[in-house]
Amino acid sequence: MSAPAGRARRVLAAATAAAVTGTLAVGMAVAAPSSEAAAPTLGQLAAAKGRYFGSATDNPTLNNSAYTAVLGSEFDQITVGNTQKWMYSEPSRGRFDFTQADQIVAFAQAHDQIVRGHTLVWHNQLPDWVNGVPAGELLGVMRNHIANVAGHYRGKVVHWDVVNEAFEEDGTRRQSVFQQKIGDSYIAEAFKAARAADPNAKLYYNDYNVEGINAKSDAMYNMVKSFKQQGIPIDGVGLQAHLILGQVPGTLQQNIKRFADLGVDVAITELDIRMRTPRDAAKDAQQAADYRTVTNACLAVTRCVGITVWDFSDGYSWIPSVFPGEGAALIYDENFNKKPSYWAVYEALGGTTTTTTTTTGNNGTGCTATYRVVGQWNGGYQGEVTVRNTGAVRITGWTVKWTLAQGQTVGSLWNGVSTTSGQEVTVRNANYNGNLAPNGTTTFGFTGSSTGANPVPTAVCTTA
Ligand code: G2I
Repeated sequence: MSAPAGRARRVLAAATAAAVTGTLAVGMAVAAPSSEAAAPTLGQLAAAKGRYFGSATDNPTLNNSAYTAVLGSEFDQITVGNTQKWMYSEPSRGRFDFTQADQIVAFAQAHDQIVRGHTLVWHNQLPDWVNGVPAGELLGVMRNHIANVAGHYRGKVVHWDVVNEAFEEDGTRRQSVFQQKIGDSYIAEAFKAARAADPNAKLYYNDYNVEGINAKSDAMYNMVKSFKQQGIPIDGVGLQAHLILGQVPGTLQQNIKRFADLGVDVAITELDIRMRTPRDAAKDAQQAADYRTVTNACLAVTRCVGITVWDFSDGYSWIPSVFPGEGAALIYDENFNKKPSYWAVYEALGGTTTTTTTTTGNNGTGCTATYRVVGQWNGGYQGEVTVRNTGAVRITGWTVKWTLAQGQTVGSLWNGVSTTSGQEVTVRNANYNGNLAPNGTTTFGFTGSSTGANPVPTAVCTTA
C-alpha cells in the first residue's frame, strides 16, 4: 500500500485509539480514571489500522465554518470532488487554471490530510472545446493535459484517479470522445503520461458498479491484468461505491481480494449509501449495517488502503439532485450531527462506544454497568447505561458512578436519580427499577452537553 504521509501523527493516533478500546473489568471500589483520552476521529481510527478515512469536498463548502470544522478534523484524507476536472483545470485549450483545486489541496495540507487527485481523464465535465479537437490531435491534447495537471500537483497527491468510468455495464468500452478518437489505447496512454508527470503518485483506475463481481468489474479485472502483464503503470483500482440501502454486493470482499491478488491496491473512493427520503430509524439502522459491511470488507483485505465518503454531510451530497426522492446517503446529517452510519464506521474501525465494568461485593452480590454513547451531535450527546445483576441473589438497589473528564455535563436523565458533584456523576435506581433478580437488567438514559471530545467513561456499578 502507499506510504502514508504524516507518520508521527498516525502513530500517535494509534495510541489514542488503543487507549479507548477494550472492555474493562474492575474490582469493587476501583476509582474511575481521573482523565480519559479524547475520542478518536475516523481518520485516527483508520490510521491505527494502516488505512485512511477521507471525504470528498468541493470549493463552495470551504466557506462554511461548521462544515470545515468537521472536514478539517474528522478525516485524514481529502478528494478534490470537482475542480481538478477538465472544465475547471483546462477551461480552454492549453490554458490551465488551478485556482480552485489549489484551495482544496491547501486546506488538506493545512490539516495534515493526504489528497486523492480526481480525475485526469473522464467523459464528463469536459469543456466543449474538447469535442472539437481533431482525432489526430486528441492523444497529444490528453497527454498535455495530464502532464500539466499531474505535473502541477506532483508530490502533493498520493493517488490519482487517472481514468474514470471507461466501461459500460456490460463490460464494453464507453464510447467517450477519448475512446472514439484515440481508440482502446487511450487508457494505457493516460497511465503512462501520469507516471511521467508524477512518478510517486499511485495511479488508479476508478469506476462505479464495480464493487461486486459482475460483467463490468470483470472488464476492469481483465484490463488491470493485461496492464500488469504489459508493464503499463497501474497501482490501484477505485471502487466508487455509490450504493443503495440494503444492497451492498455480497461479493464485495471477494472482489476486493481478486484485485489485490493481481498486485494492485484497492480503495473505496466515493462511498455513499442512498435511501428514499425521509430517513427513519429502520432505514438508519440498515444504513449503519451497510456502512459497517463496506468498512469490514476493506479492513479484511490488506491491500484495501482506505475509504473515502463522497462528501460527509447529507446537506452536501450529489444524490438528491440526480436521484429525486433519494438522499440521506452519508454519515452526518444536514446539521453535522453524526448518524448511526457514522458510529457503525467508528466501531468497525475499532472505536468503542461502550464500556462494561463489573464489581463484586463481599457478600457475593454484584452488578455490571454497560455505558453506551447512543448519539452525539455538535455540543451534545445521549448516553445510556444498562445495569445487570451479576450476583446469585436478588438485589434491591444499585448505584452507578462515573467521571466527566472533558467538561461534559449530564442534563436530563430518566429511569434513575442523579446527583453531580464536580466531575463525578452518581445515579441511583428510581423507586421502580432497583429490584433485580439474578441476571436481570434495567437501563437508564440521559442527554448532556459536550464541547468536543466525549470519550466513553468507566462507569462503576455497586449494589445497594
Ligand atoms: O456523479 C457522482 C460522482 C460519480 N463518480 C465521479 C465523480 O466525479 C462524480 O462526482 C460528481 C460531483 O460530486 C458532482 O458535484 O460529479 C458530478 C458531475 O457529473 C458533479 O455535479 C456537478 C453538477 O452537475 C453541476 O451542475 C455543478 O455545477 O457539480 C457541479 C459543481 O457543483
